[in-house]
Amino acid sequence: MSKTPLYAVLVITISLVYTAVAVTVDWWENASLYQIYPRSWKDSDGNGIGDIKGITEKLDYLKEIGITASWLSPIFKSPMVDNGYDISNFTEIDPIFGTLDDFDAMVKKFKELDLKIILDFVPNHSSDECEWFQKSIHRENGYEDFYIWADGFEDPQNAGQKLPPSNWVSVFGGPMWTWNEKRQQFYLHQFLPQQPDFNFRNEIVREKMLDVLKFWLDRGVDGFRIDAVPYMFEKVNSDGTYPDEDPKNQIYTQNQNETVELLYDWRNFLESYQKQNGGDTRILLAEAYSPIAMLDRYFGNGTHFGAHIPFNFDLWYVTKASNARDVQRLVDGWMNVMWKKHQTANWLTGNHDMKRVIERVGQNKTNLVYFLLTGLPGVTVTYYGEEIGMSNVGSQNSSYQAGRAFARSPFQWNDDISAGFSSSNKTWLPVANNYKTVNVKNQLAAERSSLKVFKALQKLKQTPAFKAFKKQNGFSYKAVNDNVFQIIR
Ligand SMILES: *[C@@H]1O[C@H](CO)[C@@H](O)[C@H](O)[C@H]1NC(C)=O
Ligand SMILES: *[C@@H]1O[C@H](CO)[C@@H](O)[C@H](O)[C@H]1NC(C)=O
Ligand SMILES: *[C@@H]1O[C@H](CO)[C@@H](O)[C@H](O)[C@H]1NC(C)=O
Ligand SMILES: *[C@@H]1O[C@H](CO)[C@@H](O)[C@H](O)[C@H]1NC(C)=O
Ligand SMILES: *[C@@H]1O[C@H](CO)[C@@H](O)[C@H](O)[C@H]1NC(C)=O
Ligand SMILES: *[C@@H]1O[C@H](CO)[C@@H](O)[C@H](O)[C@H]1NC(C)=O
Ligand SMILES: *[C@@H]1O[C@H](CO)[C@@H](O)[C@H](O)[C@H]1NC(C)=O
Ligand SMILES: CC(=O)N[C@H]1CO[C@H](CO)[C@@H](O)[C@@H]1O
Repeated sequence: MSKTPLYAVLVITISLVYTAVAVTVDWWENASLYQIYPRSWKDSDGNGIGDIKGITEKLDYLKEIGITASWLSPIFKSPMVDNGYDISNFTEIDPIFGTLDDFDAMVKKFKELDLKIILDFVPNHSSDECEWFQKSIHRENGYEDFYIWADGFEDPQNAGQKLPPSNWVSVFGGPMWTWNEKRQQFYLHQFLPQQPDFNFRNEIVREKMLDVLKFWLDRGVDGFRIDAVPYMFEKVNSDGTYPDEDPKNQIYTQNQNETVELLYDWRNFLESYQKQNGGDTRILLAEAYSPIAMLDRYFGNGTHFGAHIPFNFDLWYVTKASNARDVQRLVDGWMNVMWKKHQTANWLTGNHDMKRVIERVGQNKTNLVYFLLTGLPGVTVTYYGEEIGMSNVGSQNSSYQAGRAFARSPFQWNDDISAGFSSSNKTWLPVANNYKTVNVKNQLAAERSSLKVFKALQKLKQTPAFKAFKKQNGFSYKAVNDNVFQIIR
C-alpha cells in the first residue's frame, strides 16, 4: 500500500539523449496504430451508422495526427448479433458498411497516404447463419466436422433428455454447448449460441481460413488483428469426450498449446505470401488477455514465430489512484519479458470492450497516459476518440454496459449536428453530451488540448531517439519517487 494520497500529481518526464545509432526497424516496429470502430467513426450517407466511405473521406485526419497504420473492427457480412463479431461470410462486406468497391477505394486512399491497413479477423467462430454452419448441421459432404459437435449424455433423471458433453461455461455465461434438433447433437460455442466455434483440428477449416486471409491480402491489406486468440481450441480426450473444468480456472477451454501452433501457421502463411508477392511485411496482431508467459509464446519460441504484436493491455491498470511506483511495476512486468528476447513492445490506450481512458484515470491524467504510450518503446495503439479524451456514454447500469457499447459512441469531429459524425440527428448510439466542447475541430484550433499533446508526442516518436529499442541500451525508466516516473530515451 502506498502512503501517497490519491490526489497526488503523477508526473512523467521524458529526457532525450541523441546519439547516432544505426538500427534499422521494420515498419511495424515503430508504428503508431489507431483502431477505427467503423460503425462510429464517420457516416457518409446520413443513416446514423458509420461506413467505409466515411473512413475514406476522413482518412487524412489520421495522417495529420501522426498515425501510421489503422486496424478496423469487423466490416464483414454479419447478422450483427454481436456487432459484426459474428460473421456469416468472411469475404463479403456487410451492406451497412458499403461494398467491395468502397473497400477497394478505401485501400487505395490508405496507400496514397502511406498508411497501413489492418483488418480484424475473427476466427473463433462464425455466425450460425453462415452457410458453412448450415451445411454442417445437415452433415453435407466435407462440412460434417467443420464445427465441434458431440452427442452428450442421456440424462439419468429425465428419460429422453440430453446432458451436455461437459460442464463448460461460455464467456457470456450459460453452457458452452447448445443442442441442435436437426443434427441431434450439441455444438460448442465459447460466446453466444449464435456463434458456433470452428473446429480448427479439421484441415479443411484451416485451409478455408487461409483462403480468407489470401482474399484480403490480394486486395492490399497489410495484416490482420486476430480476435479472441485464447479461445481457439478446447481440450478433447483421446476417446473423444470432453473433460469438465473448474469455471474459475479454465485449463481446458483457454490457451491450449495448439493455439500457439495455429498462430505460427498463419505467420508462415503471411511470410510466404510476402515472398511470392513482394511488398512490405504483412503483420499479425493478436488479441489475447493471456498471462504474459503465454503472450511470450505467441511472439515465438526461437524457431517459430507467431504474432508480431500480441496486444499488451497493461496500461489499463493505470487508474486515478496509480502512483509512479505502480506504473513502474506495470512497465517492469512487460519490459522484462521484451528484453529477454529482444521483442518489440506495444502499448494500448483501450479498445471497444474497455472503459475510456478518461473514465479510468480522470481528465487530468489522460495526458500522462499519452506520455506513457509514446515514451515507452515500441508500437502505440490508440482506440479512436482517446486522442481527444472522449468519455463513456450511458450510465454504469444501462444496457450500454451489458452491450459493452459504453466506449463506442460516435466520434466527435466538431460541434455540428451529431458532432459532425452524421448528417442525421439519429445515430445508432447517442453522441456524448460533451461534444460541443470535446471535439477534433476545437482541439486542433485550441492552443493547448489533449489532441495537441497527442499529436506532438506522435511527432516526437518519429525522431531518432525514439527508434524502437529491443535492447536495454538507449532507453531506461524509473520511478524517481511516488510522484515522478522518468523515461530516458
Ligand atoms: C520508422 O520506420 C519507418 C519504416 O521502416 C522508417 O522509415 C522510419 O525512419 C522509422 N522511424 C524511426 C524514428 O525509427
Ligand atoms: C461468401 O460470399 C461469396 C460471394 O458472394 C460466395 O461466393 C461464397 O460462397 C460465400 N461464402 C460463404 C461461406 O457463404
Ligand atoms: C504445452 O507446451 C509447453 C511448452 O512447450 C509444455 O511445457 C507443456 O507441457 C505443454 N502442455 C501440454 C498440455 O501439452
Ligand atoms: C517451437 O514450436 C514448434 C511448434 O510447436 C515446435 O515444432 C518447435 O520444436 C518449437 N521450438 C522450440 C525451440 O521449442
Ligand atoms: C484538474 O486540474 C484542474 C486545473 O489544474 C484543477 O482545477 C482541478 O482541480 C483538477 N481536478 C482534479 C480532480 O484533480
Ligand atoms: C448499479 O447496479 C449495482 C448492482 O446491481 C448496484 O449496486 C448499484 O447501486 C447500481 N448503481 C446505480 C447508479 O444504479
Ligand atoms: C432532427 O432532425 C429533424 C429533421 O431535420 C428535425 O425536424 C428535428 O427537430 C431534429 N431533432 C432534434 C432533436 O434536433
Ligand atoms: C476476447 C473476445 O471477447 N473476443 C471476441 C470473440 O468473439 C466474441 C463474440 O463474438 C467477441 O465479442 C469478442 O470480441
